[in-house]
Amino acid sequence: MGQLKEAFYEVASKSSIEIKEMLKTHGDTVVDTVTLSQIYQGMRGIIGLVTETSLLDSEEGIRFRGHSIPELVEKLPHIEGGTQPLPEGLFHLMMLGEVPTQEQVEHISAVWARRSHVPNYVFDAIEALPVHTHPMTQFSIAIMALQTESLFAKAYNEGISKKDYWDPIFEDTMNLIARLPRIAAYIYRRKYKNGDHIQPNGMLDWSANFAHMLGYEDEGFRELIRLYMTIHADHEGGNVSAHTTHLVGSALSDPYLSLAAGMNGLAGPLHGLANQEVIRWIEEMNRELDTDLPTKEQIAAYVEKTLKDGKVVPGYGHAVLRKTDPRFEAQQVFGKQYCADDKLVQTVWNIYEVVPPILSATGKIKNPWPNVDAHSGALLKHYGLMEEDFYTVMFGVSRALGVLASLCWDRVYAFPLERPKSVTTHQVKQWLNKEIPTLE
Ligand code: HAX
Repeated sequence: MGQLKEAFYEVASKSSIEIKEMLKTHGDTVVDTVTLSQIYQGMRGIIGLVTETSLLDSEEGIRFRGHSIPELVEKLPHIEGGTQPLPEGLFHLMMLGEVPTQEQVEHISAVWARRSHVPNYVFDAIEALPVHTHPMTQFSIAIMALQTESLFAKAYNEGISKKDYWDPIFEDTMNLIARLPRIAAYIYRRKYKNGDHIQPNGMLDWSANFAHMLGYEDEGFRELIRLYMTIHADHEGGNVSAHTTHLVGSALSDPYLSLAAGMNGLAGPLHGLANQEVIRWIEEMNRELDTDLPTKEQIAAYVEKTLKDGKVVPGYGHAVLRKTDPRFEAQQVFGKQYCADDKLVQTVWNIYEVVPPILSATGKIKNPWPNVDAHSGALLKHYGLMEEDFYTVMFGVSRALGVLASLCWDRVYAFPLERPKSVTTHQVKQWLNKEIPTLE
């Protein structure tokens, strides 16, 4: 693993020195102002974090180290004869800022395959849970069970110097990413396939091996998983899963503790669980209408009913984006290539035509366009992965790439404990009435 690790430390420590220099000169430069609305309403738009791995533009969507999703699909290495990017390549890009060669990507695949062994007590911990436990809960508990393996926790107990923290954090990152597909597949086969588990195939790339352990050998499905694992990996630092992982990591909780915390955030319906909710919403609509291909008029009426019932239309809206999510578009491109005649996929596209004007007409929804979760479930269903409760676990396996890469950067940067200031409404009122001079 020397190659990536040494190159990462060189790049990250160079950047760390530049930041120290920058802060010496500009540390007191004022960046922005904060309004009361921002304090009360989810801190939207407040710049308070540095995340190197990706950057989200509200109009353009996500860029990973400057590369848009269509660019990644084209530039990142593929398997021989394939068209979809290998997520190993994205991980390299997030760690080093450079598009890797085929050989570098194959090296990461081989390292992750070598490190993928999961101790039996992790499976025992999963087995101790009732089978009906939500897969995301099982996933989070399994990551926690695996925490005994943390090299960072061990090194900290043994008195590691601050300047060396990044090293065991890097090792934990590589070990965790290597093992997550095995854990996720175990949960899937336990819950939905009567515990008929499939052993890993170390000759396959990370995504194809994941597909294999889930029980899907179709090359189209493997390509889908490569794309899925790439586009879900990162969405800059402020989203709930990334921010939580970063925040918990700032207490020097090890990568296992930090990632499990991030996964608990991803499990919320306004975040990653939306991929499950989208499919449930469509299937409920189809059941009510007794059809598998509702007309646009029927969809429009169902959207109106959803809003009237005080519910959100899952898969639509975003806290930052103000246009169609390029991750949705990338999946649409894939769908057109591989499964354009699938009725559920067509329904997703019909919903895309119907929903934005209705949401816009409410006058209060800032982004009426679809996000990543509006599309993903329909593609998975096309290949026979029918169990939508599992979809957020797949998202979680991918998201680990970005949030753990960022955790490595955090530790080279020696970011301190994160601790923003909160206020009370009583204090705010006093300040507005000029009874106190500031909110500090
Ligand atoms: N359907 C109905 N109402 C919606 C809506 C939607 N899809 N999106 C936003 N709204 C509502 C909000 O609930 C809010 O209503 P109230 O004023 O009554 O509270 C109002 O519109 C303003 O919200 P906003 O400022 O436009 O959106 P937020 O930044 O507050 O929220 C959300 C962003 C993603 C949480 C929101 O759009 C939503 O709930 N969408 C549906 C769930 C979803 O798809 N989540 C996945 C997001 C992407 C992601 O993280 N994936 O993992």
